[in-house]
Amino acid sequence: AAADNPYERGPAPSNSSIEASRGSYAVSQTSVSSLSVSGFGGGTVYYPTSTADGTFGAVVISPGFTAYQSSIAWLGPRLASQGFVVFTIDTNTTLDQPDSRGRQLLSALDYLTQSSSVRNRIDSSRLGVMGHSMGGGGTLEAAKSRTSLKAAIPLTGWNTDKTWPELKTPTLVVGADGDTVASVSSHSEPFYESLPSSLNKAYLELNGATHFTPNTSNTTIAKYSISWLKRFIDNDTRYEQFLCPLPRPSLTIEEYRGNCPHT
Ligand code: 9J3
Ligand code: ZN
Repeated sequence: AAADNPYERGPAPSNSSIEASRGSYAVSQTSVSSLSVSGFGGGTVYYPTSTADGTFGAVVISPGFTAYQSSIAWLGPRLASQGFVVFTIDTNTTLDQPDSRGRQLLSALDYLTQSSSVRNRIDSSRLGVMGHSMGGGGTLEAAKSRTSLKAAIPLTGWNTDKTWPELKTPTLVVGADGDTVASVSSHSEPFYESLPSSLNKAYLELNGATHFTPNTSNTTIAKYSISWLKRFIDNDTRYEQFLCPLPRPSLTIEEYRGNCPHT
């Protein structure tokens, strides 16, 4: 880690390093049985194998309505290999609503940092949340109730609550232009616009994408998620170059909104 930022991990990034299918860290994984925990449905922890670089920030990720951790599993090794402990969870039931998913994300963070076999590998002051669909709605709920979180990323999020002025957590809202389940006009766009204007926030609308695009490996989701988590969980300004100036529309980006520079 550099002397000026004790939290930075891994080599200086490039566009190709954040687009790659894996980062610089070899990844191990361990399964957490639903029978051994309470408040959520168990899951899988993905973490850098080596302890040579000290502790890492951590992220918990919730699946969407009717879905399991398998639906977001690709993010586990993809993000962990960049230098995070990543916990993809199952929910208590697949029908749980966003408010419940938000509480489950927080229960999973508490388990991860206080009880799990990898707790000593984690810096418990640097935590984030992500989720797909109702898990994205839960991501916003979790950040609303625990304002100490450092990063939040709802992926094609769904929630009946459209307004999030209470958040203090840097938030990257990811929507999909062809989403007919959680249309961006009714979900991701109002979520983003309702966040405080003073907050570090961004809106990434995927081009040629659907509600279920976050369920398989996606380089655009990965590169901006990695950049957001690095910038705000690790305070790693080496990643600011990928976020500011704002990314321009492209084959994979329908639209990108945000406030730059990040502070
Ligand atoms: O988690 C989701 O995919 C939420 C979208 C949904 O099916 O909402 C209908 C109630
Ligand atoms: Zn609200």
